[in-house]
Amino acid sequence: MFVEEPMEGEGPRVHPAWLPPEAFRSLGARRILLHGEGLLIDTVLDEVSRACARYGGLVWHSPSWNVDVDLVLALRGADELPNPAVEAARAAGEAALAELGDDGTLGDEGFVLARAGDVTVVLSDAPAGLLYGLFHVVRLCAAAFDPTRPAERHRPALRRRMLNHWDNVAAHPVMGQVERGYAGGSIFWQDGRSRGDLARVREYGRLLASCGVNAISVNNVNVAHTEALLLTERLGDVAEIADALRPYGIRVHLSVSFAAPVILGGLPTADPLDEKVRLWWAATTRRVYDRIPDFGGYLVKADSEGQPGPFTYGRDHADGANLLAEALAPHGGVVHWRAFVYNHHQDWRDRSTDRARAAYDHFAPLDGRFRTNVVVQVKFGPVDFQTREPVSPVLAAMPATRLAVELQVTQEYTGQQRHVCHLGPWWSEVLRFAPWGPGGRTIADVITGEAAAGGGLVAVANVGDDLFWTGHPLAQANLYTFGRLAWDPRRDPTEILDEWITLTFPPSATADAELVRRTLHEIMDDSWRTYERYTAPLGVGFMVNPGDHYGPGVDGYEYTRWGTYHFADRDGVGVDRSRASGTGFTGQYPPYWAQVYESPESCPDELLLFFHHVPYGHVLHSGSTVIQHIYDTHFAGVEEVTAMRRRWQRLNGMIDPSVYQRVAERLDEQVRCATEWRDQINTYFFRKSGVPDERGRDIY
Ligand code: GCW
Repeated sequence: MFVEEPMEGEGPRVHPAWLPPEAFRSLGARRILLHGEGLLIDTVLDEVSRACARYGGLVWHSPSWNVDVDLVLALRGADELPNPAVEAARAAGEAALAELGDDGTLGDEGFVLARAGDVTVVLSDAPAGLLYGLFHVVRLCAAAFDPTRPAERHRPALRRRMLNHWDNVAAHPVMGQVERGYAGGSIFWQDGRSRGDLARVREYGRLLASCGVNAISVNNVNVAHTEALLLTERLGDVAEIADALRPYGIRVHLSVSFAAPVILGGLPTADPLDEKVRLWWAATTRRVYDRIPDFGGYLVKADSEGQPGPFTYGRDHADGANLLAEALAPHGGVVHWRAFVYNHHQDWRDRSTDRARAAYDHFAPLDGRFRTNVVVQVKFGPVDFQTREPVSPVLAAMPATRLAVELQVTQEYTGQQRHVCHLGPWWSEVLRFAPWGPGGRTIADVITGEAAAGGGLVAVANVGDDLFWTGHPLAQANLYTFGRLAWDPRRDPTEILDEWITLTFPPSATADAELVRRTLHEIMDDSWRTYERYTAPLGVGFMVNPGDHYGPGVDGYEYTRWGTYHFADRDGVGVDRSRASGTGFTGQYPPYWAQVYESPESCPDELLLFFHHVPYGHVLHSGSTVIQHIYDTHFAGVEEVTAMRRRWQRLNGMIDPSVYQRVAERLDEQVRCATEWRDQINTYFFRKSGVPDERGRDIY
């Protein structure tokens, strides 16, 4: 049976997510020698000590005794030890590294794992590498000690693997404590102040480090007055979080208001070219670094959805971003400047304005103007984290700019952690997309790179003070998968899910491990496509209830200012974004995709209604008409969710009852909500088109 371990200190027990004690069984039964010094080495020591105390292993830290060991974790630069077995293991690690070729370096975070006779050795250049190496050993379980295991080297493909918290310090009257948060309150803030629950913050840092995340921003990109103060008066609260996360190799970033010089500094302007404004940012930033020497940098949403920005002063986004970058540069900090800029006061009657075009129109012309410590952070799609969108053309349009892709782990548009929706396959599709045409460089390549090249991967976080961290226990897998994909964007998401299953539901603690594994794969592997089937069809997007974005609201946004329309009428549906007759958005892509997307004949089915307005009788590549596709997928989607619920019932009694119960409840809601989606979408399009379902099923 699954065992929950309470965290240190008082308070309710929190689910251990993918790090239950049981996941450390194999490690904890070994004789382990750790060699090296440093804050993160102390973290490794703490991990192995706890595991060994529980499972009977032994731990030595840089000893001079001659002991027999099963596992050596050592910094490469550490002194020689008077222990032949340990030195032989280290030498074997070095030899393996040399043999692996390349330049043989491991960098700040990499590690090599090799076997030397009966000993497994993990070497790194820097302490963070040993921490990541340790969690790798945990993931491998017994396989880490397999004598035939070939040597392997791991280095993160992306330097920065970051989560953005949309947590408010003071609860927002509409958005609450966490904007688009579906897992209770914030783990950092409550009712206008810091929660001070640093045990939980540490536990969070541990979860993040174990999946590879190394940076977080701690407050919402919509910065209200209380949140703005984190930069100055309330910096101490941020410093405490940074202290709690530092032992896990996680750096803290802050969302700041572009208007800070006015609202905090009392200046008459925040004009980025004003000398006093520059000095204010320089001085303020210096104070931040005095307090938090490894502070990561600023995150900015400017001139977007009402946030202040450089437009007020007739300046552009490069002027704005460079202002903050200049202040951060002497300290090694970066500014993440979001490209999510569009007109949120559009007139629905105006067919020429296209929200999908906006990020490119604003940012592509600025390529080459950003300082090297600016990362332009681009939502993966041109509109807004939809279940299906094309990949943003901005990512192929700024070769002289460091670009990061922004994903949404919090399930704003993908079921709000009430629905199972495993997003790994979707993110992987985005990261593998080749914007210059098949076989060419991918999005992963664009954001990858050592030093100043790529800007990394960022995602909006999905945790809260909920017992299971993420509301829906299976939504933990999205957080885990994000970290693992950020470490290596080329990995297969199903394999990552398998890792998560093994850690979260350790086979040694389950009566029928294979049944658990199979059931979870059956429920989760394709759950994103299932979600897509019962919601907005063929890439058209939205059709959600305005405001909270949960559940069907086909015309909810159709006559609003937000620029998210489907244009359904009695003849057809979809948005014409072609160059020939539409908004011209297809022209923002490099030639290969500009051509593919331009015509309904070549456009992939799943994006057809994103790019084209077509009649209901239009025949898809699948052979189905658009209207019949809508009916079929919506019936299929609900059947799949019903099957998910049935499958889950097999696990009753097999896993932690509280996990079982919570998921069971949410599956009931998912069935209810999917049914509502099916019936509203099908009824809507039946009424619009008058075309009956070929198979005569119930449409109302
Ligand atoms: O998707 C939208 C959300 C807003 C969010 C915005 C953004 C933080 O509905 O709640 O604001 O995106 O990304 O800035």
